Amino acid sequence: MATAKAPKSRKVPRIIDRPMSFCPGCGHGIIIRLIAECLEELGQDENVIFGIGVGCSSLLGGGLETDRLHCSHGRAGAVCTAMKRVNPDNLVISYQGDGDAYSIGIGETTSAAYRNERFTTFVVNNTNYGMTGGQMSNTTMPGQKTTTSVYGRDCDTTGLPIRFPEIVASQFENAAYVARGSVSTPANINRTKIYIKKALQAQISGEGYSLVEILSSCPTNWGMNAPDAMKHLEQVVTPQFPLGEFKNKEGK
Ligand SMILES: Cc1ncc(C[n+]2csc(CCOP(=O)(O)OP(=O)(O)O)c2C)c(N)n1
Ligand code: SF4
Ligand SMILES: [Mg+2]
Repeated sequence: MATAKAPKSRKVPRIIDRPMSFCPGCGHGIIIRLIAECLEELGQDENVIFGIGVGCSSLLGGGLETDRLHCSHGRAGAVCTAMKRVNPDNLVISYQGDGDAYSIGIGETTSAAYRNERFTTFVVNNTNYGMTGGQMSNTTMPGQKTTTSVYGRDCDTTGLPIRFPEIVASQFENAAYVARGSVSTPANINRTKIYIKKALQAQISGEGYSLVEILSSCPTNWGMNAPDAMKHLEQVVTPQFPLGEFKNKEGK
């Protein structure tokens, strides 16, 4: 009788030194794990400083044993600009939600990207303000019901969901690396890890600003269980936000 193969064990990175307190089925934990694996594989886990946004992204601070600064809501782009300019040899990462990076912080995120600041931004796009109970953000889907769009998002009056990586890739010529990944399937998780690593390598080589948006689940505010939230992410959210690499200046 054939026996099932045990899955290959993936060593937990050293900097993940305690449990994180995300809701079951939340994508944040997967993304943080991928970032931690990349940091360790690149030998950067003792050299990194995070600028953490306000939102469920803030919970990264409770789960990773690294240097970090918890920024005011939306201001990680400005804070990371300063941290990288003052400490150019450190790897500087902003870890933010869609509300933090693209709504209240869109000015700071845009300014850092267009000035080609030499740090890396990871934006977790779960199409809502997760931490505060599911309000509409700039990436909320057309027709999506949230606590501030109770009849569904009306794009005639609130605009269409913003595709920020596409703006950076097409308009900011100096930017080094831009991509969008997702945690909806194992294949997408593995591809997202490649994007994260390339973004960090672009910073290490001094190439310029790098940005990876990662589509993520928020089962709690989407009113779904964990498997249905992943299906929704794959089947409904992803067609609105195409996955892939939009810019890779080094071409690696
Ligand atoms: C200046 C300011 N305004 C509003 C808030 C309330 N607030 C906390 S988190 C948050 C939104 C977070 O959404 P997002 O960045 O998408 O992160 P998520 O929780 O979805 O991961 C808001 C509006 C705040 N903390 N500070
Ligand atoms: S509210 Fe949403 S984003 Fe926040 S931890 Fe729960 S599932 Fe994750
Ligand atoms: Mg969000």
